[in-house]
Amino acid sequence: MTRKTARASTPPANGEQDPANVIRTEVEYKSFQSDEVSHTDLGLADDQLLDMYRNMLLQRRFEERAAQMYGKQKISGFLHLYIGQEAVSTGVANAMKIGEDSVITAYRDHGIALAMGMTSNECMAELFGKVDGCSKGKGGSMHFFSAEKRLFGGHGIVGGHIPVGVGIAFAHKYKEDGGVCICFFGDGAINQGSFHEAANLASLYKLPVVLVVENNEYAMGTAVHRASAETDLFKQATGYNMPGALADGMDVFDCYRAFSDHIAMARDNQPSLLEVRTYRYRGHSMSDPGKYRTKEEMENKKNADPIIRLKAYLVGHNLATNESLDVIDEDVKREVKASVEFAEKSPQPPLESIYEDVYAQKDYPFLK
Ligand SMILES: Cc1ncc(C[n+]2csc(CCOP(=O)(O)OP(=O)(O)O)c2C)c(N)n1
Repeated sequence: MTRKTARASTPPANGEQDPANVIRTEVEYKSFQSDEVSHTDLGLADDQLLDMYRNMLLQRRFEERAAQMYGKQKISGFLHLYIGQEAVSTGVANAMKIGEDSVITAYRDHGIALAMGMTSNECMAELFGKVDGCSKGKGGSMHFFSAEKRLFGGHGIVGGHIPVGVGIAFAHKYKEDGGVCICFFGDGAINQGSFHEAANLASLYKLPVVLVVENNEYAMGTAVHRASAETDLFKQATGYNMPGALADGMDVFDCYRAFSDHIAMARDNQPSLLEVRTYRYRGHSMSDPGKYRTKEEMENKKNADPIIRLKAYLVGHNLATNESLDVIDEDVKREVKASVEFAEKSPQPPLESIYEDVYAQKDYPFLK
């Protein structure tokens, strides 16, 4: 939680700053440091840890294969990969109640969908634009949806979905269903007016929402320090009188811990802002050669790879061997390969279906 102490008084008449009249504000932010706790401290069972590892690997292999399929022109439109950010999606999926809590995110949405238990078949078929896809082939890469899992997209307009996420949180509170909304957006979205308007309302109405800024250091080719006057993005929480915190987005334990804390606050109708510092290894999208960063920077980041980190933990704590983890990798690769075959075989959506599933209300009167 943040704590503020402020002393206010009238400004000095002569225009000079009277030290007695200076307003001081003190704010405390939580910081979740990596390598501080073990999985047992976090209440994670050995099996759950192996499931987390498998899922992170599934996200990685799925996207590597998707990139390949994009190169073969099996996938059209945009393709934004999440590679490097898998600890964030896996952390939140294990901390939330899937199917009861809601998630909304921007266009880099494959990782969170797979972490929430959507199948590689429905996700790959969606990338291929096929009828068995999670959005019946009409959404594509940027618009993964699942009403069952309560994943409300996949949105392409930077910052545009943040008010929608706060609206979903409003619905949870209004319906008193006990759910919370976890709303993800990038560092490039935090300076959009939509974030500020939504954060203000979330705090004013005490809505059950966790605003999560996934700071992967770049918005397309623009580094955070070139776009944000304050590069500690979590400090934006102060302006809206809500708790703010920072977590290591390259460490799945850290993410899990931070999300558990913030989701618990949201369940108590305390909205908050969580910054997770992560990194994307790939370009902004498939058409980005990524010339705005150096090879050295990339190599350094790869040393902090979230999957390698978890692998080292598993082996170091005798929870797995390199060989047993290789078996998991082979299994994941098989699953992803099968999803490509599934997507290839799935038909295109019929043209007549173009007006279906546009509105939740079946008899929406303005659509004939
Ligand atoms: C309102 C709006 N302006 C510009 C764009 C073009 N655009 C697409 S992605 C992007 C960068 C966003 O970066 P960030 O929010 O940090 O997300 P990341 O790609 O890093 O996950 C921009 C400027 C857009 N889609 N919407």
